[in-house]
Amino acid sequence: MKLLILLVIVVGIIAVAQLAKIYQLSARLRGHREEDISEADTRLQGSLWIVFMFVLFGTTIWQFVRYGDYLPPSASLHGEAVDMLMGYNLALVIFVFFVVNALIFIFSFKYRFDKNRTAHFFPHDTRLEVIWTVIPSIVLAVIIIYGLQTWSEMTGPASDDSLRVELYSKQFDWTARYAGDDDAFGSTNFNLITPLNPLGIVTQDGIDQALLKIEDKIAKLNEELNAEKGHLLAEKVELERSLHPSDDHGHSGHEHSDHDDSHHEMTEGYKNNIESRLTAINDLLNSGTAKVMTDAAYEAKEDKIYRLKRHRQRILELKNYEVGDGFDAWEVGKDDRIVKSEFHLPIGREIEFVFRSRDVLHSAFMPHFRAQMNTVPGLPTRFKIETTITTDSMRTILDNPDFNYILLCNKVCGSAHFNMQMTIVVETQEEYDAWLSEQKVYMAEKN
Ligand SMILES: [Cu+2]
Repeated sequence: MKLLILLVIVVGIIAVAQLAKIYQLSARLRGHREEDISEADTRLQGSLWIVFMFVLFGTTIWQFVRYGDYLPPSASLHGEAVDMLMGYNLALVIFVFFVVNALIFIFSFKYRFDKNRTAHFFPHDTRLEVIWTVIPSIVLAVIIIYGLQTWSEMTGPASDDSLRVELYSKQFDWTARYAGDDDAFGSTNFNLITPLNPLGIVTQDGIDQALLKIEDKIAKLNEELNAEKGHLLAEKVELERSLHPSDDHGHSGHEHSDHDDSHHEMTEGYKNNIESRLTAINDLLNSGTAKVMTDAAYEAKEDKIYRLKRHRQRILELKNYEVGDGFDAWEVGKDDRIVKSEFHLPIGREIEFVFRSRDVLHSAFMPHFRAQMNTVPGLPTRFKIETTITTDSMRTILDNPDFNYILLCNKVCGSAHFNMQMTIVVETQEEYDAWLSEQKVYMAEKN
């Protein structure tokens, strides 16, 4: 079927091309020059401009009617301001669109070629130049000032009683953090990130845990290196030689002199050490734990140990770092609440979002609040909004019992980008308080 349609189109195009050719030929036969255009032709072309104008305006208006109202109502004060700004800009653009296009089409029709009309030479008019420079400048200035104002309101300082929520992005999920009863966020450091401490919150426990984890890894790697078969065999030969120096030099009795012996003389303790090491090596070799490793693999493991030790050093340095006077910085983060997959916000309250990223650029997008901000590794970003409609009310408004507010990643950040989202629940302050008190306190499960 598709092939048939394609065939019809192709044949149609060929037919039109042939017709045009025949028309040209016949015109030439009648003694017409190609550039001679008849009055009827000009009139037809002129009228087509008007027809096309109505088609263009008609489809534009139809699209606005059909698709113009694609957004659900804004659920934040800031969102209403953004919608106003968008509406203002759109109204301006639509106005200019209709005026400019109407002029293009109507003038093309009205001033189509006429043998009896000569063109008026109109090289310059200062007044006209001033008008079409000044008016757009004023309009653009208003757009920019209005936009900047909305932006600075959204990113301006939050009030004292605002609720601060941290949103932490990484490939490929979001984590929300709420301050604990002390109303303060603990500081963070990426060196401390472990599965139990995904945000790297700095606490005494967090540091100890991270150090333990590193020690574990180093020990494991060392164990693997110590059981490398090639190295073990080489060491074994070395040790046996030092125990029996005579074997060292083959069958030559020559060097088996007193002088040589005194050189290799060893204390009983030293000899015992070597012997116990030899036993250990033999045990390893016989137990089957000894493995052959390529040089590259061996070096890679050594390198890894080096890096782990460097990491350990950084954490140890952190331990010596003190924040403020008489202020126990280590305890601030202890009661922070960590939330995954869904976070809640109270209605009618100013909320200040702080965004952080672990790995790459992400973008926190909350379409129903009309809010979006890049999250940048190493550079916290922020904005504030004020919620105006609870999830329940929005469900009623939209007549959709399954509706949920959502936080999305709006920056293509990797293979599972599409799945990087979090549900937002907006509810009354009481409901919110009840929910928050049930959330996991950071590292509480350890105690
Ligand atoms: Cu992302």
